[in-house]
Amino acid sequence: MITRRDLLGMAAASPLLARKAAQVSIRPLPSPAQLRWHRDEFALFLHFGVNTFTDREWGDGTEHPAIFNPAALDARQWARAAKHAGARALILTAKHHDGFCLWPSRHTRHSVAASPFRGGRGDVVREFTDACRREDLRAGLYLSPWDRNASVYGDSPRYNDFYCDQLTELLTRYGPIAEMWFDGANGEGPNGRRQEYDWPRVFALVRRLQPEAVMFSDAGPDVRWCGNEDGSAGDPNWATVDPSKVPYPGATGDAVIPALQHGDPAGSTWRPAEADTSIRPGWFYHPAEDARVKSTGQLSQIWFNSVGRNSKLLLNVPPTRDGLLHDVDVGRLADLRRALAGTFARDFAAGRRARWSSAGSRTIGELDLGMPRTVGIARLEEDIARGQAVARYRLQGSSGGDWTDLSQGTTIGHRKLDRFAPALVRRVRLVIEETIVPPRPIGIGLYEPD
Ligand code: FUL
Repeated sequence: MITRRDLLGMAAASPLLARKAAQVSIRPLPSPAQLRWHRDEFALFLHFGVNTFTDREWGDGTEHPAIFNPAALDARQWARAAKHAGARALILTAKHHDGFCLWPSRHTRHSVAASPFRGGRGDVVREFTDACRREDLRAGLYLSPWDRNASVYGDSPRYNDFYCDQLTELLTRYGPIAEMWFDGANGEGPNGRRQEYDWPRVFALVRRLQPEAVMFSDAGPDVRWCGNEDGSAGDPNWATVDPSKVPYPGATGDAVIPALQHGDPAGSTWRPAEADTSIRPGWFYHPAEDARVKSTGQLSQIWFNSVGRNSKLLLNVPPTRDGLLHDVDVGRLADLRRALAGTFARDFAAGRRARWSSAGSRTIGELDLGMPRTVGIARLEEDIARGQAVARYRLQGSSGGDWTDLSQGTTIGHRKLDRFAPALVRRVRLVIEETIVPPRPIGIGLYEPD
Protein backbone atom coordinates (compact mmCIF):
# COMPACT_ATOMS: atom_id res chain seq x y z
CA MET A 1 0.00 0.00 0.00
CA ILE A 2 1.16 3.48 -0.74
CA THR A 3 1.57 5.75 2.27
CA ARG A 4 0.76 9.40 2.57
CA ARG A 5 4.45 10.16 2.98
CA ASP A 6 5.25 8.31 -0.26
CA LEU A 7 2.66 10.36 -2.00
CA LEU A 8 3.95 13.65 -0.71
CA GLY A 9 7.24 12.96 -2.40
CA MET A 10 5.52 12.62 -5.77
CA ALA A 11 5.08 16.29 -6.48
CA ALA A 12 8.84 16.50 -6.57
CA ALA A 13 8.80 14.21 -9.62
CA SER A 14 8.78 17.17 -11.94
CA PRO A 15 10.48 20.32 -10.64
CA LEU A 16 8.48 22.46 -13.06
CA LEU A 17 5.13 21.05 -12.04
CA ALA A 18 6.05 21.02 -8.37
CA ARG A 19 6.95 24.72 -8.62
CA LYS A 20 3.71 25.45 -10.39
CA ALA A 21 1.69 23.53 -7.82
CA ALA A 22 3.46 25.34 -5.01
CA GLN A 23 2.33 28.68 -6.47
CA VAL A 24 -1.22 27.63 -5.72
CA SER A 25 -1.63 27.73 -2.00
CA ILE A 26 -5.13 26.29 -2.03
CA ARG A 27 -5.86 23.77 -4.75
CA PRO A 28 -9.02 24.71 -6.64
CA LEU A 29 -11.85 22.19 -6.43
CA PRO A 30 -15.14 21.97 -8.37
CA SER A 31 -18.30 23.39 -6.83
CA PRO A 32 -21.23 20.95 -6.45
CA ALA A 33 -22.83 22.52 -9.58
CA GLN A 34 -19.61 22.07 -11.60
CA LEU A 35 -19.33 18.50 -10.43
CA ARG A 36 -22.91 17.80 -11.52
CA TRP A 37 -22.21 19.46 -14.88
CA HIS A 38 -19.10 17.31 -15.35
CA ARG A 39 -20.84 14.09 -14.39
CA ASP A 40 -23.61 14.78 -16.92
CA GLU A 41 -20.94 14.11 -19.57
CA PHE A 42 -23.25 14.59 -22.55
CA ALA A 43 -25.80 17.28 -23.45
CA LEU A 44 -27.65 18.22 -26.63
CA PHE A 45 -27.59 21.75 -28.06
CA LEU A 46 -30.66 22.94 -29.99
CA HIS A 47 -30.17 25.81 -32.43
CA PHE A 48 -33.63 26.91 -33.47
CA GLY A 49 -35.16 30.25 -34.50
CA VAL A 50 -35.76 32.45 -37.53
CA ASN A 51 -32.58 31.12 -39.19
CA THR A 52 -34.29 27.73 -39.37
CA PHE A 53 -36.81 29.35 -41.73
CA THR A 54 -34.46 31.59 -43.73
CA ASP A 55 -31.87 28.82 -44.23
CA ARG A 56 -29.14 31.03 -42.77
CA GLU A 57 -26.60 30.63 -39.97
CA TRP A 58 -26.59 34.23 -38.77
CA GLY A 59 -29.72 36.35 -39.14
CA ASP A 60 -29.36 40.12 -39.38
CA GLY A 61 -32.31 41.04 -37.18
CA THR A 62 -34.60 42.20 -40.01
CA GLU A 63 -36.42 38.85 -40.28
CA HIS A 64 -40.18 39.19 -39.96
CA PRO A 65 -41.51 37.21 -36.97
CA ALA A 66 -44.26 35.88 -39.25
CA ILE A 67 -41.78 33.47 -40.82
CA PHE A 68 -41.49 31.55 -37.55
CA ASN A 69 -44.18 28.88 -37.80
CA PRO A 70 -43.08 25.37 -36.77
CA ALA A 71 -46.34 23.57 -37.46
CA ALA A 72 -45.55 20.29 -35.69
CA LEU A 73 -43.28 21.50 -32.86
CA ASP A 74 -42.97 18.82 -30.20
CA ALA A 75 -40.38 19.52 -27.50
CA ARG A 76 -41.08 16.10 -26.00
CA GLN A 77 -39.69 14.54 -29.18
CA TRP A 78 -36.45 16.53 -28.61
CA ALA A 79 -36.27 15.46 -24.98
CA ARG A 80 -37.04 11.81 -25.69
CA ALA A 81 -34.40 11.64 -28.41
CA ALA A 82 -31.90 13.22 -26.01
CA LYS A 83 -32.80 10.81 -23.23
CA HIS A 84 -32.62 7.82 -25.53
CA ALA A 85 -29.18 8.98 -26.68
CA GLY A 86 -27.92 9.08 -23.09
CA ALA A 87 -27.77 12.90 -22.81
CA ARG A 88 -28.55 14.29 -19.38
CA ALA A 89 -29.14 17.93 -20.32
CA LEU A 90 -30.32 20.09 -23.24
CA ILE A 91 -29.53 23.69 -24.12
CA LEU A 92 -31.87 25.75 -26.33
CA THR A 93 -31.04 28.99 -28.16
CA ALA A 94 -33.69 31.18 -26.51
CA LYS A 95 -32.30 34.09 -28.59
CA HIS A 96 -29.59 33.94 -31.28
CA HIS A 97 -27.69 36.89 -32.81
CA ASP A 98 -30.78 37.94 -34.83
CA GLY A 99 -32.54 38.93 -31.59
CA PHE A 100 -35.69 36.85 -32.17
CA CYS A 101 -36.93 35.51 -28.84
CA LEU A 102 -38.40 32.01 -28.58
CA TRP A 103 -40.33 33.20 -25.52
CA PRO A 104 -42.79 36.10 -25.27
CA SER A 105 -40.43 38.68 -23.81
CA ARG A 106 -42.03 41.81 -22.41
CA HIS A 107 -38.98 43.80 -23.53
CA THR A 108 -39.20 43.38 -27.32
CA ARG A 109 -41.78 42.79 -30.02
CA HIS A 110 -39.31 40.61 -31.87
CA SER A 111 -40.53 37.31 -30.47
CA VAL A 112 -42.83 34.31 -30.83
CA ALA A 113 -45.67 36.53 -29.65
CA ALA A 114 -45.58 38.27 -33.06
CA SER A 115 -45.48 34.99 -34.97
CA PRO A 116 -48.26 32.65 -36.10
CA PHE A 117 -46.86 29.88 -33.85
CA ARG A 118 -49.71 28.70 -31.54
CA GLY A 119 -51.70 31.75 -32.67
CA GLY A 120 -49.18 34.15 -31.09
CA ARG A 121 -49.66 32.57 -27.65
CA GLY A 122 -46.79 30.12 -27.94
CA ASP A 123 -43.69 29.90 -25.74
CA VAL A 124 -40.99 27.56 -27.01
CA VAL A 125 -38.87 28.05 -23.88
CA ARG A 126 -41.82 26.93 -21.74
CA GLU A 127 -42.49 23.85 -23.89
CA PHE A 128 -38.77 23.05 -23.87
CA THR A 129 -38.27 23.36 -20.10
CA ASP A 130 -41.48 21.40 -19.41
CA ALA A 131 -40.37 18.60 -21.76
CA CYS A 132 -36.92 18.45 -20.13
CA ARG A 133 -38.47 18.12 -16.71
CA ARG A 134 -40.85 15.41 -17.87
CA GLU A 135 -37.91 13.37 -19.15
CA ASP A 136 -35.82 14.13 -16.06
CA LEU A 137 -33.27 16.09 -18.11
CA ARG A 138 -31.60 19.30 -17.04
CA ALA A 139 -32.51 22.40 -19.05
CA GLY A 140 -30.05 25.07 -20.15
CA LEU A 141 -30.52 28.27 -22.18
CA TYR A 142 -28.42 30.23 -24.66
CA LEU A 143 -29.09 33.98 -24.72
CA SER A 144 -26.95 35.64 -27.37
CA PRO A 145 -25.24 38.77 -26.05
CA TRP A 146 -25.00 40.07 -29.64
CA ASP A 147 -28.47 41.25 -30.71
CA ARG A 148 -28.80 42.55 -34.26
CA ASN A 149 -32.42 43.56 -33.79
CA ALA A 150 -32.44 45.52 -30.52
CA SER A 151 -32.36 49.26 -31.28
CA VAL A 152 -30.44 49.90 -28.04
CA TYR A 153 -27.61 47.53 -28.98
CA GLY A 154 -24.37 49.51 -28.90
CA ASP A 155 -25.88 52.04 -26.51
CA SER A 156 -24.04 50.22 -23.76
CA PRO A 157 -25.85 51.01 -20.48
CA ARG A 158 -29.28 50.75 -22.11
CA TYR A 159 -28.53 47.46 -23.81
CA ASN A 160 -27.06 46.06 -20.60
CA ASP A 161 -30.35 46.86 -18.86
CA PHE A 162 -32.29 45.27 -21.71
CA TYR A 163 -30.09 42.15 -21.67
CA CYS A 164 -30.40 41.76 -17.90
CA ASP A 165 -34.18 42.21 -18.16
CA GLN A 166 -34.39 39.41 -20.71
CA LEU A 167 -32.10 37.24 -18.62
CA THR A 168 -34.30 37.85 -15.60
CA GLU A 169 -37.34 36.63 -17.52
CA LEU A 170 -35.54 33.44 -18.49
CA LEU A 171 -34.25 32.82 -14.99
CA THR A 172 -37.48 33.50 -13.11
CA ARG A 173 -40.24 32.08 -15.31
CA TYR A 174 -39.15 28.56 -16.10
CA GLY A 175 -37.96 26.86 -12.91
CA PRO A 176 -34.42 25.56 -12.41
CA ILE A 177 -31.97 26.30 -15.22
CA ALA A 178 -28.88 24.11 -15.12
CA GLU A 179 -26.64 26.09 -17.50
CA MET A 180 -26.61 29.60 -18.98
CA TRP A 181 -24.62 29.74 -22.21
CA PHE A 182 -22.96 33.06 -23.15
CA ASP A 183 -21.57 33.14 -26.67
CA GLY A 184 -18.30 34.88 -27.38
CA ALA A 185 -19.45 35.93 -30.89
CA ASN A 186 -20.17 39.58 -30.19
CA GLY A 187 -20.33 41.84 -33.23
CA GLU A 188 -20.97 45.50 -33.76
CA GLY A 189 -24.28 47.28 -33.57
CA PRO A 190 -25.88 49.65 -36.08
CA ASN A 191 -23.43 52.24 -37.46
CA GLY A 192 -20.52 50.27 -36.07
CA ARG A 193 -21.41 51.02 -32.45
CA ARG A 194 -19.49 48.78 -30.12
CA GLN A 195 -21.36 47.30 -27.18
CA GLU A 196 -19.49 47.24 -23.85
CA TYR A 197 -21.05 44.38 -21.95
CA ASP A 198 -21.32 44.51 -18.19
CA TRP A 199 -20.21 40.92 -17.57
CA PRO A 200 -19.78 41.23 -13.79
CA ARG A 201 -23.41 42.37 -13.58
CA VAL A 202 -24.63 39.56 -15.85
CA PHE A 203 -22.75 36.89 -13.90
CA ALA A 204 -23.93 38.26 -10.54
CA LEU A 205 -27.53 38.25 -11.77
CA VAL A 206 -27.37 34.58 -12.76
CA ARG A 207 -25.70 33.68 -9.45
CA ARG A 208 -28.44 35.49 -7.52
CA LEU A 209 -31.43 34.16 -9.47
CA GLN A 210 -30.19 30.62 -10.13
CA PRO A 211 -27.39 29.79 -7.70
CA GLU A 212 -27.33 26.15 -8.83
CA ALA A 213 -26.75 27.00 -12.52
CA VAL A 214 -23.34 26.90 -14.15
CA MET A 215 -22.39 29.75 -16.48
CA PHE A 216 -20.57 28.94 -19.71
CA SER A 217 -18.52 31.37 -21.75
CA ASP A 218 -14.95 31.77 -22.98
CA ALA A 219 -14.35 33.34 -19.58
CA GLY A 220 -16.59 31.05 -17.51
CA PRO A 221 -17.03 31.86 -14.73
CA ASP A 222 -17.96 28.18 -14.15
CA VAL A 223 -17.34 26.41 -17.45
CA ARG A 224 -15.10 27.52 -20.31
CA TRP A 225 -15.28 27.02 -24.08
CA CYS A 226 -12.78 24.42 -25.29
CA GLY A 227 -11.41 26.76 -27.98
CA ASN A 228 -12.83 25.17 -31.13
CA GLU A 229 -16.17 24.05 -32.58
CA ASP A 230 -15.02 20.53 -33.47
CA GLY A 231 -15.95 18.94 -30.15
CA SER A 232 -12.28 18.33 -29.46
CA ALA A 233 -10.83 19.20 -26.05
CA GLY A 234 -7.12 19.88 -25.64
CA ASP A 235 -4.50 17.34 -24.67
CA PRO A 236 -3.50 18.06 -21.94
CA ASN A 237 -6.78 19.40 -20.62
CA TRP A 238 -6.62 20.84 -17.10
CA ALA A 239 -9.89 21.83 -15.43
CA THR A 240 -8.01 24.65 -13.72
CA VAL A 241 -7.26 27.99 -15.42
CA ASP A 242 -5.49 31.28 -14.89
CA PRO A 243 -8.52 33.60 -15.24
CA SER A 244 -6.40 36.54 -16.40
CA LYS A 245 -5.61 34.70 -19.68
CA VAL A 246 -9.24 34.96 -20.93
CA PRO A 247 -10.69 37.88 -19.00
CA TYR A 248 -14.08 38.21 -20.74
CA PRO A 249 -16.21 36.34 -23.34
CA GLY A 250 -14.96 37.02 -26.85
CA ALA A 251 -11.46 38.06 -25.70
CA THR A 252 -8.88 37.67 -28.47
CA GLY A 253 -5.10 37.36 -28.63
CA ASP A 254 -2.50 34.65 -29.18
CA ALA A 255 -2.77 33.28 -25.65
CA VAL A 256 -6.54 32.80 -25.68
CA ILE A 257 -7.04 29.59 -27.68
CA PRO A 258 -4.19 27.64 -26.03
CA ALA A 259 -5.51 28.74 -22.61
CA LEU A 260 -9.00 27.50 -23.52
CA GLN A 261 -7.74 24.25 -24.97
CA HIS A 262 -5.36 23.26 -22.21
CA GLY A 263 -6.22 25.14 -19.02
CA ASP A 264 -3.33 25.61 -16.61
CA PRO A 265 -1.98 23.15 -14.02
CA ALA A 266 -1.14 26.10 -11.76
CA GLY A 267 -4.45 27.86 -12.37
CA SER A 268 -6.21 29.37 -9.38
CA THR A 269 -9.72 28.68 -10.66
CA TRP A 270 -11.66 25.50 -11.43
CA ARG A 271 -13.20 26.12 -14.85
CA PRO A 272 -13.46 22.93 -16.93
CA ALA A 273 -13.79 22.94 -20.72
CA GLU A 274 -17.04 22.17 -22.54
CA ALA A 275 -16.61 20.80 -26.08
CA ASP A 276 -19.35 21.91 -28.48
CA THR A 277 -19.93 20.82 -32.04
CA SER A 278 -22.82 20.16 -34.41
CA ILE A 279 -24.04 16.83 -35.77
CA ARG A 280 -24.35 18.68 -39.13
CA PRO A 281 -22.04 21.19 -40.85
CA GLY A 282 -24.18 24.13 -39.66
CA TRP A 283 -25.63 25.00 -36.25
CA PHE A 284 -29.12 25.63 -37.66
CA TYR A 285 -31.13 23.15 -39.72
CA HIS A 286 -30.64 23.32 -43.50
CA PRO A 287 -32.43 20.77 -45.74
CA ALA A 288 -29.35 20.64 -48.01
CA GLU A 289 -27.38 19.13 -45.12
CA ASP A 290 -29.62 16.10 -44.58
CA ALA A 291 -27.04 13.93 -46.30
CA ARG A 292 -24.15 15.47 -44.37
CA VAL A 293 -25.00 14.33 -40.84
CA LYS A 294 -21.86 13.08 -39.09
CA SER A 295 -21.36 9.32 -39.19
CA THR A 296 -21.49 7.14 -36.08
CA GLY A 297 -17.72 6.64 -36.41
CA GLN A 298 -17.13 10.40 -36.48
CA LEU A 299 -19.40 10.93 -33.48
CA SER A 300 -17.70 8.16 -31.55
CA GLN A 301 -14.32 9.79 -32.25
CA ILE A 302 -15.75 13.11 -31.02
CA TRP A 303 -16.82 11.31 -27.84
CA PHE A 304 -13.26 10.08 -27.27
CA ASN A 305 -11.91 13.60 -27.97
CA SER A 306 -14.30 15.31 -25.55
CA VAL A 307 -15.71 13.11 -22.78
CA GLY A 308 -12.53 11.04 -23.17
CA ARG A 309 -10.36 14.12 -22.52
CA ASN A 310 -11.78 15.41 -19.26
CA SER A 311 -14.44 17.51 -21.03
CA LYS A 312 -18.18 17.40 -21.51
CA LEU A 313 -19.74 17.01 -24.96
CA LEU A 314 -22.40 19.47 -26.07
CA LEU A 315 -23.68 18.08 -29.37
CA ASN A 316 -25.92 20.32 -31.47
CA VAL A 317 -28.93 18.62 -33.10
CA PRO A 318 -31.05 21.34 -34.71
CA PRO A 319 -34.85 21.12 -35.00
CA THR A 320 -36.30 21.37 -38.51
CA ARG A 321 -38.89 23.86 -39.81
CA ASP A 322 -41.57 21.49 -38.54
CA GLY A 323 -40.14 21.91 -35.05
CA LEU A 324 -38.93 18.29 -34.82
CA LEU A 325 -35.52 16.69 -34.79
CA HIS A 326 -34.88 15.12 -38.18
CA ASP A 327 -35.20 11.32 -38.47
CA VAL A 328 -31.64 11.01 -39.75
CA ASP A 329 -30.26 12.88 -36.73
CA VAL A 330 -32.42 10.94 -34.27
CA GLY A 331 -31.28 7.69 -35.86
CA ARG A 332 -27.63 8.76 -35.66
CA LEU A 333 -27.99 9.63 -31.98
CA ALA A 334 -29.42 6.18 -31.29
CA ASP A 335 -26.58 4.59 -33.30
CA LEU A 336 -24.01 6.51 -31.23
CA ARG A 337 -25.60 5.30 -28.02
CA ARG A 338 -25.59 1.72 -29.31
CA ALA A 339 -21.97 1.98 -30.47
CA LEU A 340 -20.77 3.35 -27.11
CA ALA A 341 -22.79 0.76 -25.18
CA GLY A 342 -21.09 -1.93 -27.29
CA THR A 343 -17.61 -0.47 -26.83
CA PHE A 344 -17.95 -0.27 -23.05
CA ALA A 345 -20.08 -3.38 -22.58
CA ARG A 346 -17.47 -5.54 -20.91
CA ASP A 347 -14.91 -4.14 -18.50
CA PHE A 348 -12.17 -6.72 -17.89
CA ALA A 349 -11.00 -4.73 -14.88
CA ALA A 350 -14.42 -4.68 -13.19
CA GLY A 351 -14.27 -6.02 -9.66
CA ARG A 352 -10.46 -6.30 -9.73
CA ARG A 353 -8.62 -4.05 -7.32
CA ALA A 354 -5.42 -2.37 -8.41
CA ARG A 355 -2.47 -2.65 -6.02
CA TRP A 356 -0.85 0.77 -5.61
CA SER A 357 2.80 1.25 -4.80
CA SER A 358 5.50 3.82 -5.34
CA ALA A 359 8.84 3.42 -7.06
CA GLY A 360 11.06 6.46 -6.84
CA SER A 361 9.06 9.38 -8.11
CA ARG A 362 6.50 7.17 -9.82
CA THR A 363 3.21 5.84 -8.53
CA ILE A 364 2.13 2.51 -9.97
CA GLY A 365 -1.24 0.78 -9.93
CA GLU A 366 -1.18 -2.86 -11.01
CA LEU A 367 -4.09 -5.08 -11.96
CA ASP A 368 -4.31 -8.80 -12.59
CA LEU A 369 -7.09 -9.58 -15.07
CA GLY A 370 -7.25 -13.23 -13.94
CA MET A 371 -6.64 -14.57 -17.44
CA PRO A 372 -5.17 -13.24 -20.69
CA ARG A 373 -7.50 -10.75 -22.38
CA THR A 374 -7.28 -8.86 -25.65
CA VAL A 375 -7.63 -5.19 -24.77
CA GLY A 376 -7.70 -2.13 -27.03
CA ILE A 377 -9.38 0.60 -24.98
CA ALA A 378 -8.67 2.01 -21.53
CA ARG A 379 -10.78 4.24 -19.31
CA LEU A 380 -8.96 6.16 -16.58
CA GLU A 381 -10.64 8.35 -13.96
CA GLU A 382 -9.51 10.67 -11.19
CA ASP A 383 -11.86 11.55 -8.36
CA ILE A 384 -12.13 15.19 -9.44
CA ALA A 385 -14.19 16.11 -6.37
CA ARG A 386 -10.71 16.18 -4.80
CA GLY A 387 -9.11 18.07 -7.70
CA GLN A 388 -6.96 17.06 -10.65
CA ALA A 389 -3.42 15.76 -10.15
CA VAL A 390 -2.00 13.60 -12.95
CA ALA A 391 0.16 15.34 -15.58
CA ARG A 392 1.76 12.34 -17.33
CA TYR A 393 1.14 8.61 -17.31
CA ARG A 394 1.93 5.41 -19.15
CA LEU A 395 -0.30 2.33 -19.36
CA GLN A 396 1.54 -0.95 -19.75
CA GLY A 397 0.56 -4.58 -20.21
CA SER A 398 2.24 -7.94 -19.76
CA SER A 399 1.29 -11.47 -20.62
CA GLY A 400 4.00 -12.98 -18.47
CA GLY A 401 7.17 -11.44 -19.89
CA ASP A 402 8.26 -7.80 -20.06
CA TRP A 403 5.96 -4.84 -19.66
CA THR A 404 5.11 -3.19 -22.97
CA ASP A 405 3.45 0.18 -23.49
CA LEU A 406 -0.24 0.16 -24.36
CA SER A 407 -0.76 3.92 -24.28
CA GLN A 408 0.73 7.12 -22.89
CA GLY A 409 -0.96 10.34 -21.95
CA THR A 410 -0.87 13.62 -20.09
CA THR A 411 -3.87 14.64 -17.95
CA ILE A 412 -6.65 12.30 -16.79
CA GLY A 413 -9.24 14.31 -14.82
CA HIS A 414 -12.84 13.14 -14.77
CA ARG A 415 -12.22 10.67 -17.60
CA LYS A 416 -9.50 9.78 -20.06
CA LEU A 417 -10.23 7.31 -22.86
CA ASP A 418 -7.38 5.75 -24.82
CA ARG A 419 -7.60 3.59 -27.92
CA PHE A 420 -4.45 1.55 -28.62
CA ALA A 421 -3.19 -1.35 -30.72
CA PRO A 422 -4.93 -4.54 -29.52
CA ALA A 423 -2.78 -6.53 -27.11
CA LEU A 424 -3.20 -9.84 -25.30
CA VAL A 425 -2.39 -9.16 -21.65
CA ARG A 426 -2.96 -10.77 -18.28
CA ARG A 427 -1.55 -7.94 -16.14
CA VAL A 428 -1.86 -4.21 -16.67
CA ARG A 429 -0.20 -1.35 -14.82
CA LEU A 430 -0.70 2.37 -14.79
CA VAL A 431 2.54 4.23 -14.19
CA ILE A 432 1.93 7.79 -13.04
CA GLU A 433 5.06 9.64 -14.05
CA GLU A 434 4.25 13.28 -13.24
CA THR A 435 1.73 14.92 -10.98
CA ILE A 436 1.17 18.41 -9.64
CA VAL A 437 -0.01 17.17 -6.25
CA PRO A 438 0.16 13.65 -4.84
CA PRO A 439 -2.11 11.41 -6.89
CA ARG A 440 -4.96 9.40 -5.47
CA PRO A 441 -5.85 5.96 -6.76
CA ILE A 442 -7.11 6.15 -10.34
CA GLY A 443 -10.16 4.25 -11.60
CA ILE A 444 -9.18 1.88 -14.43
CA GLY A 445 -11.42 0.18 -17.00
CA LEU A 446 -10.19 -2.08 -19.81
CA TYR A 447 -12.16 -3.09 -22.87
CA GLU A 448 -11.96 -5.07 -26.08
CA PRO A 449 -10.78 -3.23 -29.21
CA ASP A 450 -13.74 -1.71 -31.10
C1 FUL B 1 -20.99 30.76 -32.27
C2 FUL B 1 -22.19 31.39 -32.97
O1 FUL B 1 -21.82 32.48 -33.79
C3 FUL B 1 -22.81 30.27 -33.78
O2 FUL B 1 -23.88 30.72 -34.56
C4 FUL B 1 -23.27 29.20 -32.80
O3 FUL B 1 -24.29 29.70 -31.97
C5 FUL B 1 -22.09 28.71 -31.96
C6 FUL B 1 -22.48 27.72 -30.90
O4 FUL B 1 -21.44 29.79 -31.35
O5 FUL B 1 -20.17 31.66 -31.67
